[in-house]
Amino acid sequence: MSLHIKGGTVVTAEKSVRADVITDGGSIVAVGEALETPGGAQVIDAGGCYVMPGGIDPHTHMELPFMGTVASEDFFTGTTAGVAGGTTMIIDFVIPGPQQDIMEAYHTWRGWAEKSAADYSFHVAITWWDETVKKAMQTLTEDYGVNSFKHFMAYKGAIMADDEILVNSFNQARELGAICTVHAENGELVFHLQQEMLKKGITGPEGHPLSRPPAVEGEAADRAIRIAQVLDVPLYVVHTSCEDALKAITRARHEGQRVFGEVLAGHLLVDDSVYRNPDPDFAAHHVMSPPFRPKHHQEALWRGLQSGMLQTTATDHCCFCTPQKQAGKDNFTLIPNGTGGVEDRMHVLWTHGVGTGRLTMNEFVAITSANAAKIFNIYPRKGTVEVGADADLVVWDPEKERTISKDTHHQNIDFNIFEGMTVKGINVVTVSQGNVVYKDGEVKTIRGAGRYINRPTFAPYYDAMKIGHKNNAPTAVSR
Ligand code: URQ
Ligand code: ZN
Ligand code: ZN
Repeated sequence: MSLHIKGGTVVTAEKSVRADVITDGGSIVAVGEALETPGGAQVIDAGGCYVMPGGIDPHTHMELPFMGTVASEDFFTGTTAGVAGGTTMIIDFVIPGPQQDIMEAYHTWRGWAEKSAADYSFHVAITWWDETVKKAMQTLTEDYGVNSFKHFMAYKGAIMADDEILVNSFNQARELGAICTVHAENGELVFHLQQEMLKKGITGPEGHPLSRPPAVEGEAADRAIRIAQVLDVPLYVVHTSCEDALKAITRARHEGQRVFGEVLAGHLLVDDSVYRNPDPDFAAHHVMSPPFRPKHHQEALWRGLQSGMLQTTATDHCCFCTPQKQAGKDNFTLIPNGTGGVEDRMHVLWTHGVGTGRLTMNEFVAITSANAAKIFNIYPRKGTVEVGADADLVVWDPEKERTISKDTHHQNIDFNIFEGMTVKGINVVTVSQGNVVYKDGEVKTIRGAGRYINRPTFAPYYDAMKIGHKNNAPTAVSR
């Protein structure tokens, strides 16, 4: 299958240039002005549009078993919703239960993900520790293309990693040339504050943000950053939601520590007033962790993206429908945490980022695709438009509009945190592995067409580190 994407302007994290793009099979084979159409190629008219790398969402949880239920979006429906919104790769999470064999969990998730319609990879969570876990980390990096290990500092009594686990896992990750990622909330404080709220008779969703104030996230972010500093391992802070965590990341980066920050589209645009909505179902649908914050945190997060202190955007797409959320109707601590967004991330970031002048188009590509590819070591295979890269592309019409609604989205959830928002600037075509998987409002995905993407470790970096040269670090991340 060959495509000739004609008459567009190619936009990457580095530059914008008028050029055609030709793909053959799953790769980009030519980028240039006024190219000749290869015989048999499908021609796509990109006149007046931008041609950008497909989005990479580095934080999703498809069909996650969590808090007594299973997320309603599976790997096929979730990657289909993703390509409808321009995202052509997700990085999801293997989350072993406490004491569960790490490799058993990995193979279980790999099985679930085989139904994916677009490419995917996995961060692996370290939720407990012994020598078998240490060995499994080595096996995963050497034989299964895993270069990132996740640590939930929240969720006491379930998947929470205490300092002993953090120290052991971070240390092993450095030895393996892997990067560590953290969900930075102090789980002990959350548990304490949850009990305090319940004792006061606060059982509704309004108790959720009250039990997870910004300081709970700021403490954990700084603690993880300090542990990573002492152990000399790169750190990636997921879903940075507030100024407190952003300040911890900013301080470390200004001191030269290799720390990266991720922000969710939701946290940039939705504030904590949602928890005061009189409809408890509406409020419960916004129960995710960290919670949505007061408005001033949103401006700080946008400045974090503009200044380069935050490098990636994600969604933490972890869907639960209303009946599932109602498990916590009498006790907010039982509301399964999570919400959707994989279909809307790029649309809302273009509208409120590029559309407002906060971000250039090149910075948009950086934060929606290229930086995640660089940080997780799959650039330039992913995250750019150049010969040899995977043919994951979007044709982006800056004038096209869409109004976001649960009634029209492709996500398998009966709610949308961006309900009613009109966005301007959306993908009119999405190409995955050189195949048109979305065009003019119609998805054309195939169950199981997605591939598992190996992500090599940064071993040369750590080899260099061992002999003292710090100049061979993971690819410097552009804004
Ligand atoms: O904490 C996470 O990232 C997972 C369990 C999704 N839920 C959430 O509230 N963010
Ligand atoms: Zn999390
Ligand atoms: Zn998550």
